[in-house]
Amino acid sequence: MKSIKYILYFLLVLIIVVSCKDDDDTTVPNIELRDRGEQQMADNDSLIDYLSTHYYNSSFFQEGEDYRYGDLIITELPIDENTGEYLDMPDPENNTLLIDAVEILTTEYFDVQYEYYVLRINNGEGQSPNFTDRVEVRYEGKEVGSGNVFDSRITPINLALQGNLINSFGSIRAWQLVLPGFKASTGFTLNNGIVEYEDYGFGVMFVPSGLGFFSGTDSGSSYANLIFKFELLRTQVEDHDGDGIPSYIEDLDSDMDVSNDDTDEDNFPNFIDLDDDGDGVNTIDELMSNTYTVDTNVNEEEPVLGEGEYEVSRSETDGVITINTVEIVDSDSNGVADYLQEDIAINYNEEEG
Ligand SMILES: [Ca+2]
Ligand SMILES: [Ca+2]
Ligand SMILES: [Ca+2]
Ligand SMILES: [Ca+2]
Repeated sequence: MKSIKYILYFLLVLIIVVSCKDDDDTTVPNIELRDRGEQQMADNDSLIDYLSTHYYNSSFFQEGEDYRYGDLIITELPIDENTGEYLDMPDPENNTLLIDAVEILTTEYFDVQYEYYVLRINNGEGQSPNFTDRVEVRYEGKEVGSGNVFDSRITPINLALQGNLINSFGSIRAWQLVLPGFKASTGFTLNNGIVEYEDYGFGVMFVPSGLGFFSGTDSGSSYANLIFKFELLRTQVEDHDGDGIPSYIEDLDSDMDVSNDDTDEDNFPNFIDLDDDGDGVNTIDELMSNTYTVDTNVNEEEPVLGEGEYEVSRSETDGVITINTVEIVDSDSNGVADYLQEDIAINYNEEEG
């Protein structure tokens, strides 16, 4: 276990060394770092302006149908050539102004209050992702100002909403905030070899730069407000350190930030720490393991897992599903789980001698 920490530490040092080298590279543009609060005020004004002057083809969408992101068309209101003012909508019956259709949401991020906007076409009928999970999506990302489509995935792509802080980056903050508010598909059918997902979440998010790439230029301009049309097809619970506790559960203070929860204060936050309380017994061994078999041939139903019990793996042979779970234990009933309590170090996986 310790050796894994040292490997992680080594990787971290390596990344710092590699990124320091880049500083000498004169081709890297020097981006002026702006104040987040001031930037957000300007961004929110321009987003409101955009939403007030653009409409979408609302009458195209029927309830209970699945649509692709290309079906959703956003258009700017026509402008009177003489006055330069925006005209009313050409066909109000078939369109809806975005400002009248979006949900207004708020969040605090880097001590700044942010507003962001979501157009919900289809909520979806399957599972909702947690903010640390993996998702399979189709999407298109566009900059509000330039109109530049900087990224699009018409073929489903599997993405991590949360990176591991070492060698993988998660998605932008807006995705962590918006996608958990939708549900993935209920499943898929094969139609002539083509996978067709059913009843998936479909919407559009309008994102200030502070919840996007901010000063970063990874895939677009600095300080760009972004529009993402997205289809949430599938979701998968992520356990970054593989210790049996899903990463979203390792956000102990429920602030949607897994980097600030570090029970043993060893600078490895719990979601990337195999021994969360640092008592020498790995977290996975401080959990109770259970195995369930479900024979679907005789219509057996899957167990409903209680609070504090999580699936870690499953397999299927001839219609018999084997599900392995772990369960949080609080052996001294003090409200603190064994894996988070340093003075309790019982290994439930140790062979009895
Ligand atoms: Ca947290
Ligand atoms: Ca730790
Ligand atoms: Ca952990
Ligand atoms: Ca313990």
